[in-house]
Amino acid sequence: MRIDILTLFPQMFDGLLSCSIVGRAMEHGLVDVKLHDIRTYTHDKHNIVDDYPYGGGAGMVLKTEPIFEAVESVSGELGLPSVPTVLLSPQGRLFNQELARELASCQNLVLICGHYEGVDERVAEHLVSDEISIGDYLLSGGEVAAMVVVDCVIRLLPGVLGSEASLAEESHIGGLLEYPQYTRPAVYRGWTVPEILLSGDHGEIARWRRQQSLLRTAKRRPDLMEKAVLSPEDKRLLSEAFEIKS
Ligand code: 6GU
Repeated sequence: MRIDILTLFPQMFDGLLSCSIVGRAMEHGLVDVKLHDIRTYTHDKHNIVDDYPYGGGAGMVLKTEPIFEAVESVSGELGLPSVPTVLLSPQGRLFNQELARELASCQNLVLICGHYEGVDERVAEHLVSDEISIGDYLLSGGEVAAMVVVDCVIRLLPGVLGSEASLAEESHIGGLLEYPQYTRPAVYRGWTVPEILLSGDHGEIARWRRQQSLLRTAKRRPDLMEKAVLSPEDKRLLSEAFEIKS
């Protein structure tokens, strides 16, 4: 997969792209992320990327021309008439694991990071295929949101994670939160690891973990619980857990 990121601050991505899972995926050639400074697509002496909003109001608006030209330059380089192009903005549809999976299935992806008070609406109307927000809060720019999207997408690409099993068991796959994890030491400052995990009884451990997932999701994320598909055994585990608690 190749991801092209259009931003006013390419250096913000240095950390993400050089470390950990994403850094390794880049090194192994499993993904190619290219950064494009929007400012380099201007033609005027001062490299102006923003201007005052028509109709007045606070702040500046990102101009159409450099953004259109940057996207067209990427699609030209790829030899494609168009590329899936996402504008990161607080007005977009909410990003989630399902959307991450959808984007991970693309061969190419262009991400545009909005900034200042906004981006000229003609970018959203006539250039992009999708507008995405990462949550109901305001960031100072789209870069951090783009990093969230890039991280989520890259870890889903084939060969990026060591074990495919760890993908299947994680939170939000199957709609439940993950069970609690522990590692050595078995006792730390007097706090113990749940005894069942030290028992070696894999059937009982799996049952306990499923129960913990259900309990956590019910308590912390009732919205996810409503959508989850529960087996009769799940319902039994859940009512058993509530009986123990009360
Ligand atoms: Cl994509 N951009 C900005 N500026 N703020 C956000 C966001 C994006 N998603 C949530 N908040």
